Amino acid sequence: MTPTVRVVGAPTDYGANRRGVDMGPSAIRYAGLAQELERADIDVVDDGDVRAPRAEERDPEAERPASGRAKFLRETREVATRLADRVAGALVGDELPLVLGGDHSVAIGSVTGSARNADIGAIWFDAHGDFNTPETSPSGNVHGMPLAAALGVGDFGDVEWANAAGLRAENVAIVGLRSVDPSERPAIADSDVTTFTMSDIDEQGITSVAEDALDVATAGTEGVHVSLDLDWLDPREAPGVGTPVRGGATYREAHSAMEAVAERGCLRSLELVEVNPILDDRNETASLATELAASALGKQIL
Ligand code: HAR
Ligand code: MN
Ligand code: MN
Ligand code: MN
Repeated sequence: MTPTVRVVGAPTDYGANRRGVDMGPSAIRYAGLAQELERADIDVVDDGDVRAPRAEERDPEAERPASGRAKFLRETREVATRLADRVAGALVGDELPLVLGGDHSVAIGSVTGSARNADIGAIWFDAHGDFNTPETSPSGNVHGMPLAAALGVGDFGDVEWANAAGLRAENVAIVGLRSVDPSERPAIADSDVTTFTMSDIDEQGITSVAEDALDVATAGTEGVHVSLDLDWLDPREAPGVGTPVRGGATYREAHSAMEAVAERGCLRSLELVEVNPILDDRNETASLATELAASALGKQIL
């Protein structure tokens, strides 16, 4: 039985290089998230959004890391702290938090909240590694850094807020990699994170890769956080994202992976990020996000 799903939006865009991803939560709701889940016999409560500042009203460099660059670090911390409390609160109430981004910097809050009172694993479905640090980032955009931050890699200043207590790199799998910065590569290689590139999916098939990723994330843990960056999918399926990269997962591969997550019965928290409705085609990326959430949460065909 799927627990009651508690939806919380995190409408940020200051962690990304293009505007508009802050409208992701609205677009996903408008695409019919609640109805899609209810049709799948999943109870859902919508908790609204966490408060997120507008880029215009803030100075991107108001808080700086000790070295390197991380734009809107103060804002990232504020929102991560609020979101982590909501996610942890839902879990205390035996509900399953479903976070709607927002750019991927919000994952720092989702993951730290999910890992506050438990040892967890995480699966990162993404074209990108999200393993930059302020030192290695070519852009200073924090949406390229959340996995490193959550794992305590890199200097983000006072890391209490960013470092996920119950998450260890050996329980993290990244699935769908095809765009990693040269400066980001060594940190991934030096970590205990397991990676599955698109080539691995080509060679082994999505079912095998999904099962392997689930093995990594469930080994000795109490549940799994699934972070679904919609740019994991091919831009033909998901055009409404800020940093599209050709050669991504197909519609069917994405569903298959989410179904594998549901079947394993390990899902603890879920997030859908990087949906950018102003770059989208008739809200189809948001609509796809709702479908994939239903699959991950156990929607049955028969
Ligand atoms: N790696 C690049 C950077 O750090 C681009 C990051 C990516 N965008 C995302 N994250 N959507 O997955 O700037
Ligand atoms: Mn990402
Ligand atoms: Mn990405
Ligand atoms: Mn295998």
